[in-house]
Amino acid sequence: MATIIGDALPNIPWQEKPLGDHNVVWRYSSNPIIPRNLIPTSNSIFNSAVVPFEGEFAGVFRCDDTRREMQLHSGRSKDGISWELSHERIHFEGDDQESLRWEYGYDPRVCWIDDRYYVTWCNGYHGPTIGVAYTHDFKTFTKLENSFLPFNRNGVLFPRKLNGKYAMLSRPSDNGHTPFGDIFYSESPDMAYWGKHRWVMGRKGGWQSTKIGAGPTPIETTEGWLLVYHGVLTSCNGFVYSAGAALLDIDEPWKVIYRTAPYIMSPQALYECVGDVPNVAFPCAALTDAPTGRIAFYYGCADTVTGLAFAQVDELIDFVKNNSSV
Ligand code: BMA
Repeated sequence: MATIIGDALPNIPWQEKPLGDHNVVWRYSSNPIIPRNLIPTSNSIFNSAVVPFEGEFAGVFRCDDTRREMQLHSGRSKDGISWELSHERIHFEGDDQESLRWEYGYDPRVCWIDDRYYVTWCNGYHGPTIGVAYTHDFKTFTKLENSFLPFNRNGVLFPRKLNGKYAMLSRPSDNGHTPFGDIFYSESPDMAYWGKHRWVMGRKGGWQSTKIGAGPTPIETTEGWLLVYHGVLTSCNGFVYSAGAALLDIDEPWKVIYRTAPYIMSPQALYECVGDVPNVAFPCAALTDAPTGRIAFYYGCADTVTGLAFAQVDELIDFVKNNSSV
């Protein structure tokens, strides 16, 4: 049976799949868990990342403010469901004033590697690129160099070094609402200089025919890296953001072993179909409990609120294998 290689998280948020539900991913019944106006200045809170922290949970959240500026806020939760967010945006610290210049930040991911939490996000630096920072306590965040030149989005770190190097997926793009986009892999010896760029996978038919981008931190399993990613379809009414899954080779993750032809989740609940940007389900984080194989996904809904969804690793991996088209 396919299992997660990782730690136990006995307090992972969880709800059993409703009887008669045939989907491989199911939604939390009290979605959305984070309303758009959780803090006084937020227009919307979505596409956000959470991790286990000191026996509870912490995260970095995309809060577009009521000026409609895209900001990052830290947050804490006892149960992973009910969240308190800092009212003040994160002010990154560091030595390099040029790198610290703040334009905007959005779609954060958080990843524990070795001894600290790394945050990657879409960072404004003469166009979108991948910002990188680290924190030990979700109070102080130290900014490192942007990893790539503009334009790039969806920078997602692997949770351990591979062959002695930090490893990241990203999605080169343009300066606007990019109508294309494939996932690439890059390595770094020091989290500053990135190279050995490898193409991982591109667009395909249907729900992923316009562009794709990595979602949560890849999950290490006995069958390879389980990557959940978003895919975009261009309809006559605009973009539709769904999610799919792939299994990547454990040592050479640019090699795709399986990849779902159908989506595993698409915007169908009302709060995913109605909001500032309709028809968006955008996963950015996953909590896992290795002993039970439980996965809890955090995903942005209609660029407005944050939802929670669940999967069981063996069932999800079976689905990926049995519905694959690489
Ligand atoms: C993408 C990003 C995401 C957003 C999506 C849908 O380009 O901006 O943050 O959820 O568009 O608007």
